[in-house]
Amino acid sequence: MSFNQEFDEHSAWRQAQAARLQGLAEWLEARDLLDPGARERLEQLRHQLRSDKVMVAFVAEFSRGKSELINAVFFAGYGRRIMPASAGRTTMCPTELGYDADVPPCLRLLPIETRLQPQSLLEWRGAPDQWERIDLDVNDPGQLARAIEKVAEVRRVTQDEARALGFWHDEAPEDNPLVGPDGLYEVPRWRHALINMAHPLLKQGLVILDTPGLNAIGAEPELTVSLLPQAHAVVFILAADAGVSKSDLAMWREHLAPAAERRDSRLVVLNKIDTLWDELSTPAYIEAQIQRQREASAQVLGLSPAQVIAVSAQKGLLAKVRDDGRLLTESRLPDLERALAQDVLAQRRTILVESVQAGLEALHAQVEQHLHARGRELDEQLQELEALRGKNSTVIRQMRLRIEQEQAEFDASGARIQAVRSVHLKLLKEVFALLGSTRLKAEMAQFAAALKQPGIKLGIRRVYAEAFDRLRAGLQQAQAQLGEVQDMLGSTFRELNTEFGFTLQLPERLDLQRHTEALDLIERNHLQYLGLTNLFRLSQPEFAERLAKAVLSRLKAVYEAAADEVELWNKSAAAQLDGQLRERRKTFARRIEAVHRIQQAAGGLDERIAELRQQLEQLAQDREALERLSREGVAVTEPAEAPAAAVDTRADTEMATDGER
Ligand SMILES: Nc1nc2c(ncn2[C@@H]2O[C@H](COP(=O)(O)OP(=O)(O)OP(=O)(O)O)[C@@H](O)[C@H]2O)c(=O)[nH]1
Ligand SMILES: [Mg+2]
Repeated sequence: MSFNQEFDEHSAWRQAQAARLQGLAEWLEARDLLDPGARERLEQLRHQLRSDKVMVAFVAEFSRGKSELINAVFFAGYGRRIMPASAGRTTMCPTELGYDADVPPCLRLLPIETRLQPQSLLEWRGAPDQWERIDLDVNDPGQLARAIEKVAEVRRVTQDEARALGFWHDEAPEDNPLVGPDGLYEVPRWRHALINMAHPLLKQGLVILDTPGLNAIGAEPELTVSLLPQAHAVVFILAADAGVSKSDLAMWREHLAPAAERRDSRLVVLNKIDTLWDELSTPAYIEAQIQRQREASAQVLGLSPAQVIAVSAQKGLLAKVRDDGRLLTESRLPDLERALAQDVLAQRRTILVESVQAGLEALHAQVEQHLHARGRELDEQLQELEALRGKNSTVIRQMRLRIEQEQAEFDASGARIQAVRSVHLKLLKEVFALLGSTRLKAEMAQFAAALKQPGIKLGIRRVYAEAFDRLRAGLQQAQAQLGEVQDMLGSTFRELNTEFGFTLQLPERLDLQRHTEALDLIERNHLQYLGLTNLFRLSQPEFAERLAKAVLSRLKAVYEAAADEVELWNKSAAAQLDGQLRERRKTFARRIEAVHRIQQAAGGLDERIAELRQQLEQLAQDREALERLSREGVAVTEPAEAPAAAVDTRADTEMATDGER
């Protein structure tokens, strides 16, 4: 299957999963089981499935064929080149292709001069009026291609301007732009380009990032330390006729090599194999040459030859446009598409399956708890009424009095529960403050100031270590505080369980370790980036500012995720307490009503007992159904290349899977 087909399948699967969760939500709602905790959890899972993005980034030295490869893999359907690809430097600014239904199809370009201001790219994204906008007509490939040519635009500036914009460094003269006959220097006209179009793959959540060659991307820290580390796959491209040059290697080291601990994938492509096609040589000789180039490249990059995929982007594009099956095979483009589909999509699915499964398990436990409590209430009522059989009116009246007294005692405890609640909320607020943006910003302001000290280059590791140690300490403090909240609620739950026969149970304890690890990764990414070739840039204050902003924007995502987790945990715990209190109140009302009816017409007892039995029966059925429904949520239709986790999932969901086929 091609990448495109595989991607279609992946989104169909996501949609089916989201629809299942919707069904589960409705089922719960109909049974009055969709408490705020359950609702939030289902909402989060559905959001995750719906909005899941898959970002594939193309990184390489200039003219290796990044843009051509993007044309060949994704846009051949337009029957022509969409991304500009030509000899020499072509793509001058990072170009992101994606789809946002809220914005009309357009190309947005952020002027390079914005580099003189401190805002991060993320902040500029939120300021649409600062971008130049060109509407795109996806039904007119010619217009599309002409508009997108803008990403190749340049400006001519003086040396001082070039320096201010981050394109001139006395420390790295070999990377500086060449002076033109007019004494001016050529720099990119745009800083970043966003293409929003309703292409089928983009609509389903694919995001493609095309980048300019070395130096151009080094100057934009956010790209290296935020965007690329978040890509699900990075495709690194070499040219078969040139092999691995010094700058290829620099690029590899800076952007691709430090990825061992991550779950994403790196693909290495040896492009332009058609330059080795030679009418005077035998096919066997050509094949041997391609193999030799693969082996040589693999060796320099420290990979096995099998990890280097040889293709011809140009011939692949041509073959697709002309519908020439033989040329397509010769271009070997399908090899790359298979690798992309397997590596990227299978991995993405594994992650989604794991997360939906974990979410559903937690949900199941939570709702099951609720049903269990409901069952106990019904059982007790049943016993109570059974005991009334054949009893005279005095006994019945006494029973009623006893229930009313119990009810009064229970109501009186409401104030105590409220008090516990408010202490709990106060503690929780402190946790949220520790994870909140105000605190984070304050920490980062201190960090930004440290970065701007003159001569910081030597002490850079220490500055990062200090800032990140403070952040880690903050997370640890949040964890400790959270532990207190959990302990407190735990003991309250135990007390209530003893006193009122509740079955309250705390949701599984939260561990913020994952977020601490995310901090470690960000720190490593940054030090890696600075350690290699970009340290000299720190002498420019705007750069230090941008670097600090880049850290902040990634940290924000980590802190928001942590706060969301705490929020969900809290909602689940609170919903349980609320649910059981509510259930109990209802039970009192029902018990009193039942006894009242029996008092009135001495004959209602059997009917009420039968009714309770039936409710219990229904409850047992619901519990079974719930078990099935929450398992089905991940019993997936088989992906083409079943990832390991999906196989595990199916092992204990045989019934559901069978039922589906
Ligand atoms: N012969 C041959 N030429 C190719 C192939 N792929 C790309 N090219 C050519 O190589 C040149 C550079 O290709 P681009 O796609 O612009 O390269 P890029 O990596 O995007 O370069 P920048 O945008 O400058 O960073 C263009 O003239 C392409 O036509 C290929 O497979 N075979
Ligand atoms: Mg390009």
